[in-house]
Amino acid sequence: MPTTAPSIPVSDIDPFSTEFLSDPLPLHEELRELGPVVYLPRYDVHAVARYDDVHRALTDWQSLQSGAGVGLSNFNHEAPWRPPSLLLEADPPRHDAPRAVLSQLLSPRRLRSLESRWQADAVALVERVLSEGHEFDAVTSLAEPFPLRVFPDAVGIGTHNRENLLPYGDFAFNAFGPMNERVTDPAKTIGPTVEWIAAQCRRENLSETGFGAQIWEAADRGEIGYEQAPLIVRSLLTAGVDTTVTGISAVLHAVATHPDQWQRLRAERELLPRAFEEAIRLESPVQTFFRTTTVETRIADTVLAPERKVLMFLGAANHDPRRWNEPERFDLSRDPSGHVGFGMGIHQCVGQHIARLEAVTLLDALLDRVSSIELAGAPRRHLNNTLRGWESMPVRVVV
Ligand code: Z7Z
Repeated sequence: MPTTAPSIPVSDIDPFSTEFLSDPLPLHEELRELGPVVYLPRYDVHAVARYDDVHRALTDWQSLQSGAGVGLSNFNHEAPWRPPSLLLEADPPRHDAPRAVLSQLLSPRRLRSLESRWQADAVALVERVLSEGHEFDAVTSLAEPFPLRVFPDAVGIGTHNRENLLPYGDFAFNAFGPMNERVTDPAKTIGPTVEWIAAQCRRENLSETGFGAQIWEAADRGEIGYEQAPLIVRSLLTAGVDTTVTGISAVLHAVATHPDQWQRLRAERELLPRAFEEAIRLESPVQTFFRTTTVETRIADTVLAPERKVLMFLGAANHDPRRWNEPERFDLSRDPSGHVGFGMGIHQCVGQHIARLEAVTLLDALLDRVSSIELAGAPRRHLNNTLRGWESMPVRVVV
């Protein structure tokens, strides 16, 4: 008698709809509880939302490739909207040299030289915001201006038109999803921004000392090809701004809604890196991305054919009660390590040390001056097909 494969649960959930993005947690739970693998016929993809399965999928780069794109679109069949990233949208061995260059450049040791300047920038920003009043928008006054100030300086791009960086990233992260209302025709909307980004990546437009120049120097040393250098600079400009704005917003929201945890941070500053990590777990600024099966691939009890897109829910994994106690709580007593908010495996966020340094430096300056912080109105979400961020977050502080 022929055996039949166990049937895969099916869901008509649209993880890129306004409804889902506005309130994902109940739908994450639904996906997790349906089973380890859920088929989403709307996009003809398989979803994975439990911690163990997401973790395993992320580390299995041999069966679950990135080279066919980490969005819904399969680059084997559809042309990408821009030349693929040499890091994100590549597999070993092509992935390895660009990755090695960035991972050395962005290592904690190399970042030490930025610390004192960033501390001074953070203090200056906090002083200026507080001098204007004790109620302000934490997104537009802190979470956006700080990374927009320190990160482009560190890369070494010019000071003109830096405001292009946020819409460019917003577009790129939307473009991992389907062609819905959040994805406009790039030729009609961000076309000029795409050209501006490409110009910033050219050697002659970069300062002599920033990360950008150092990427070109890696090409001088033969570690990467000269044709690769501008694309690696582009990776910094794509993945390094909206993500950190979202991450800093996440930790600001967490402390503004957990006054006891702010008091604990005031008393125990050494918990600051953990506060950032826990906020990344709790909010998962990067909510989802895809892999593509290279061969017949087993996930839990489901066998997927080659060339299938698999959608991994980092946010759902980071709230899986199978792995986390009281996952909805922002809790500085928990050890959040092992969360998948920065991914896992060979593609795990290469910029996470710089993101952490930005967040910790800004919060440290805030802790020096602010004895309490709370929401002063309802925060408003910024919806994006991939990033879970905030448009606005009114806060009130006591100095
Ligand atoms: O290299 C790149 O341009 C790049 C763009 C986006 C690298 C990474 C990301 C990214 C980061 C994608 C987090 C999804 C999640």
